[in-house]
Amino acid sequence: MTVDPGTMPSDAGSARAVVNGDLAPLTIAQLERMAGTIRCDIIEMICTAQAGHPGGSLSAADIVTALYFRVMRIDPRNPSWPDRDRFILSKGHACPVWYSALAERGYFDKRHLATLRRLDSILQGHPDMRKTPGIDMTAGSLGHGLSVGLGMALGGRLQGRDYHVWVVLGDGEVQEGSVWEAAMAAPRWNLGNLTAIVDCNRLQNDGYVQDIMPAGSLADKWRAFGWTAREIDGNDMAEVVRALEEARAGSTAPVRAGTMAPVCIIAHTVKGKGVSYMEDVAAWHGRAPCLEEAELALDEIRRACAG
Ligand SMILES: Cc1ncc(C[n+]2csc(CCOP(=O)(O)OP(=O)(O)O)c2C)c(N)n1
Ligand SMILES: [Mg+2]
Repeated sequence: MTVDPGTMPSDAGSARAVVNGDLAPLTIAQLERMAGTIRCDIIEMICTAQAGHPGGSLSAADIVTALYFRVMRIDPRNPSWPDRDRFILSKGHACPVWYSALAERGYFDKRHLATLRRLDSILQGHPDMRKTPGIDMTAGSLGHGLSVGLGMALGGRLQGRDYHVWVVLGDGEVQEGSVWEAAMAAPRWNLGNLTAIVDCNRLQNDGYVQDIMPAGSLADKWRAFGWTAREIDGNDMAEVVRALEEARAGSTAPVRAGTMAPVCIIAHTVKGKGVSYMEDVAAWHGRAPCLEEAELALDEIRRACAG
C-alpha cells in the first residue's frame, strides 16, 4: 500500500500562553472512547507494517490517552513550547501507542500512521526525537528514560519553569540497574515535578516477570527510595485520571517542609488489553496480527467502546 503522508503542520515557533492547546479536557467516557480509537490505530498500524509490539502498546493505552487528552499541559501546534509538559516512553518498543496519541491529538497527519517502520517514515520502529513532532526523547534501549526525565525535571526547576515530566516504564524494564540510580537521585532533589508510571502488565518479551526476575512489591521498593508510590488499575480510566491529576497537583507527602517527593504510579494492567486473544499472552509482545486477526481485534475493540 502506498501512502501519501500529506502536508505536515508547521511548528508555530514562538511559545504562546496556551494551556493544553485548544482542547477542553475530555470526560472519562470520552477518554474511554479515545482509548478505543487508539487501540484500533495500534492494531491497524502494526498489521499494515507487519511488525511491531502490540502487547505493551495496548496495555499502556489508557495511561497515554489520559495524559495526552486530559492531564498534560501541551500545545500540539507548538511541539517545542518551552513550558510544555515532557513525556517519555521509556519502554520505547511500545511506540505505536505514542504515535497514535500524537496523531489523534493533532501533532501530525493521521495518514503517517500507515507508514510505521518504513525507512523514510517519520514513525520508526522505536521513537526518534529527530523525526517525529512531539517526541522529546529517543528510546528503545530500555532503562534510560527515567534518568533523562530526571534531567528534564531538574532543568525545569533551574529555569524556573513549572512543567511536569512524565515517564512510562515497563515492569520488565525496571530490571535495568540504571532505573534505580535515577530512582535514588530524584527524591534527593525533591523532584515533585517528576512522575514515573510503571506499566505493570506482568509480562516481558518472552515470559512472566515473576518467573524471570521476581521484584516483590514494586511499590515498597519505590517507597524505600523515597518516592510517594501508589498502586492503581492502569486500565480503569477513572483511576488512571485520578492518580495522574493528583500527581500533577503535587498532592503528595512532603519530603521535608516546603519540598515534595516524586510520585511513582504502579499501574496494574493487562498486556494486550482489549483484544481477547492477545491478553496476557507473551507471544503477542512483538508479533503482528495478520489481516484476519486484525479484523477480529478491531471488531472486539469497537464493540467494547459501543457497549
Ligand atoms: C537494554 C535493552 N535490553 C533488552 C531489550 C530487548 N527488549 C525489548 S522489549 C523487552 C521486554 C520489556 O518488557 P517490559 O518492560 O515489561 O515491556 P512491556 O511488557 O510493556 O512490553 C526487551 C527485553 C531492549 N530493548 N533494551
Ligand atoms: Mg511488561
